[in-house]
Parts: sequence; structure tokens; C-alpha cells
Amino acid sequence: MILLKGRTTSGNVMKVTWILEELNLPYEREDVGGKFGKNKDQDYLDLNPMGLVPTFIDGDTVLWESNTIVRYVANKYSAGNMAPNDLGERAKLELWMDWQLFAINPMMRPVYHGIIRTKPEDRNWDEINRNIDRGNELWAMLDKHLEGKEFIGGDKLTIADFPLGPVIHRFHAITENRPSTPNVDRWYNNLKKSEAYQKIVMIPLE
Ligand SMILES: N[C@@H](CCC(=O)N[C@@H](CS)C(=O)NCC(=O)O)C(=O)O
Repeated sequence: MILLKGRTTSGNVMKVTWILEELNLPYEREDVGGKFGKNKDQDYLDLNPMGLVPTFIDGDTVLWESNTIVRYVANKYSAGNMAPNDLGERAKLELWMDWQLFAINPMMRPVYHGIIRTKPEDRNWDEINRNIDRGNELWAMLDKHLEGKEFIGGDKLTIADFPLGPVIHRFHAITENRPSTPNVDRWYNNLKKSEAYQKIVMIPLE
């Protein structure tokens, strides 16, 4: 049985629970990190030296780094579907996963932590607004890619959607008066139709 260690409120844990739920794979999850702690305990660090969540265990395979876990799950349990067999086709999806880590994450972290995890009187609105502006520039790039598509990979959910799905939900929940991104909006609406996305991603922000 797959074992996932990580609290449900972590966007990085969500990527993994969401793909497991979409694929109807049986798994157990243990609350680790945040108010649950345990992620700096030695037995946890032996599995994940970064002391962060998620950590994923599938038999002898122990993994950390959420996007790597998503790749592993898709390659092992959804080859030819969520993970295309064609290397070029798969790489064109994986680039959006790396884009989430390299471009979206550095923008989203100060926005999310700056608003949701910071007391109103301590919020640094210059930093928050600068990053929201950057976010709007980045979503415009994805909007261009999504022209004529229902999902990042085309007409169905693939590995590329999992890293970005939790972020678009948070960005839309937090920001208003965004520039028009009709293709991103259509993609986000498609994600919201999934029961797994509703259950895992659309939970109260904390
Ligand atoms: N690049 C890592 C980042 C992991 C990460 O930053 N996890 C955060 C939660 S989203 C964490 O463990 N924070 C400490 C905690 O929850 O106690 C990944 O994608 O798995």
C-alpha cells in the first residue's frame, strides 16, 4: 500500500493526493508537518533529508520532491495516458511542471504566505502586489499555451496539470481584478469539475 506523509493543507502534498485520487489508487496518508510536526524527527529525516512534506513510500521506493512523485505515479500507474509514452510529448508537458517550480512558486510563496499566513497588520503589500503583478504576467503565458485546449496537455488531464492545479485555485481565491485570461479560466473550470480536485484542492486556505 502506498504511504504518503504530509498534511492536507500543503499545496505540494495536494499535487500527490490529487493524482492518487484521480487514479483511484489505494493509499494511506499520515499527517506530518505544520501543526502536526514530526518532519524534523530523525526517523523522518532519514526518509527525507529536507524535512519537508510530502514524502512518498511505495514498497522500496521512497521519494520526496512533489513533482518527482507526480512523475513517478503517472509513469508507473498511468503510462500512455497521464504520462505520454512519446518522449517529446512527455517533455512538453514536463516543462510546465518545471515552470511551476522555477517561475510560479517563487511568485506564489510571498503572495500566499504574505496574505494567508501573515497577520493583517504585518502584511507587506509592496512585496505582495509586486508578486501578484508577476503572477498575472505568468498566467498570461499559460493562457497563450491553453488556447484551444481544455487541459495543459490538450483534451485530458495529464502530469502537467497536477503541479499547477493547486496554485491556480489559491491565486484565484486570493486575488481580484485580474487581467482577462479566458483560457486559464476555462482550464480552471475544467479542474473544478473533478471530484478529486474538489475534495483535495478546494479546501479552506490556511
Ligand atoms: N520542493 C518541495 C517543497 C516542499 C515544501 O516546501 N513543503 C512545505 C509544505 S508546502 C513544508 O514541508 N513546509 C514545512 C511544514 O509543512 O512543516 C516539494 O515540491 O516537495
